Amino acid sequence: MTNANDNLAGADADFDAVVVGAGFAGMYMLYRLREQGLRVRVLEAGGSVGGTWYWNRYPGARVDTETMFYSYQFSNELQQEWEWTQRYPSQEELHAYAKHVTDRFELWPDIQFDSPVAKAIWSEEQQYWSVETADGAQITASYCVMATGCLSAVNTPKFKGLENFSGAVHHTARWPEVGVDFTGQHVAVIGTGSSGVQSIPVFAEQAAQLTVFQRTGNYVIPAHNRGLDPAEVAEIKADYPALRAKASASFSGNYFPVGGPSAVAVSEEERNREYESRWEVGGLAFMAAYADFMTSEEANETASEFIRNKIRGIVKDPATAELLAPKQLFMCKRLCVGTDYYETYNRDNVSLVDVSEAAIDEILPEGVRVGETVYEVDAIVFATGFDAMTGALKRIDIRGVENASLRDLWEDGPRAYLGLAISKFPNMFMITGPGSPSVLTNMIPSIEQHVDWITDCLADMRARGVSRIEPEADAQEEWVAHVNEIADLSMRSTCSSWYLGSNVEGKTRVFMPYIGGFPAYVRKCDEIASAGYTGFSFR
Ligand code: N01
Repeated sequence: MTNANDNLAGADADFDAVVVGAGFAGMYMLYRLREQGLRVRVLEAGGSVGGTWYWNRYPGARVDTETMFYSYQFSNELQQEWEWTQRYPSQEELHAYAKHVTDRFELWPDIQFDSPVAKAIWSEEQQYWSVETADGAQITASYCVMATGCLSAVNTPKFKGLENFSGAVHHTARWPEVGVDFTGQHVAVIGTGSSGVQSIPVFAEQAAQLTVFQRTGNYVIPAHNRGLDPAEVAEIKADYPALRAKASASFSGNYFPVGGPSAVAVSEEERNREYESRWEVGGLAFMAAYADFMTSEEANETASEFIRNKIRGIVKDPATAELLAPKQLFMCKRLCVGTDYYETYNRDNVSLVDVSEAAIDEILPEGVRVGETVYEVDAIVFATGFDAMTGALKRIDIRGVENASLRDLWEDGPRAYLGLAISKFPNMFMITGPGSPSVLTNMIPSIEQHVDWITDCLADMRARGVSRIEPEADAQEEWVAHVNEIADLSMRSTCSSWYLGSNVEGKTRVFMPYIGGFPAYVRKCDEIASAGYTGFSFR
């Protein structure tokens, strides 16, 4: 048998490709590369597959994208045979799905668990990557694919005195596998993004007292989660490829009912009817009500005020309602989807502390101090999110040609070509990297598109007998300029959010994802490939 490695760089390498991460991106990358006959090793930090859906085990964790469309479509057999039980399945169900896919495609033998990658060093002499795990073990591979996730590097703000806290400290994204029992306890939650929004109502059911520390109030649309109706599932499955194609043709890669072009071009009555019906249906489709939420402040304000009024209607204490009512533009931060989120603040055992102006001063052994007030608690939950998009990559010591350090090169924000590859880092690819639509889209179709593009590119290279690929610096700069230019056209880049890195102390503010929409991005990637991979240099 011809070794698939024949035409690859670094023929002496242990593997043709090393993939970092066994989340949904790494799993599919492994499948596609192996299908091409490549020898692949996946290095995964966690103890199982699933990435996000392995780590985010906090109570209440569930996807907020309709799962019939937030799932793999590369195998029609898989999408036909797998039975989702809920509109928004729980973390457990998503993790079970990840394990099923790993079983079904026999991926397990090529994945090495509990192996966090610490270094990835390019050898110009050997023409391969040397990838080192935290325990010092090394493997070499011609290609390195970073499937490290956009929201995987945990962000824990460095509060003064945290080390002296006498109780338990947890982060939602590193929840103990055995669970945590808060029965009878006084619990603090810091953070009210998606993770806080999902977990706060569940903690409130168990804890004796829950104190939520909110820096920014968020827009939360009700999930109206429910069991999936078999007839509805059958209908979707009967037409799955066409419906998937329809979703991929939409701006965010989601299967949302498309609304009108402008919220201000219709009467208030009509607009409120539209908002009311989307509120009743629930979920992220609220964003698609009108197309000008991110370009017209006036349009945006209509949706913002509609939701604020909903909050005022739900939350009985007017002062708490006003605190919860978001001040920033709707959709500027990632929209949240919740179950009984605002209702939870009507409970006697839940209180909300505003830390937007007077920040948390310190953590004392007995609790959290804000100004003169000490909130005594037995446990603190950090729902403080992630060092998004770049964190997982920058935490690895990645060195390219002439020992170029990715950390240093990205000091002032990420620079990558199409969010897929980086100049000075030959034979390295990223899946849903910064500069690609990634987090602004339905993640699984975005992952599949990147994996397919990388696989086709490597197959093309082998067919042409070239073994080394690297983006040209000029093409990369042009792409980065384009990503920034269109981000500036959208109001989405104007408020503090993790899209810009504002949630991480000291991080340079740059709007990291590509905001031009999934279809435009896919077209661009396809054009580049059809034209012989313009903007890349080969050897
Ligand atoms: O993290 P976040 P997340 N003092 O960054 C606050 C996806 N996701 O884990 O907004 C006080 O959104 C911070 O305040 P502020 C989804 O894409 C999906 O909740 O920076 N507070 C914010 O309130 C989501 O957007 C799902 O002012 C501090 C919170 O911590 C993304 O992951 C579920 C603070 C962090 O919110 C991240 O969500 C979960 C400080 N020093 C996550 N530092 C679903 O599919 C930070 N905060 C449903």
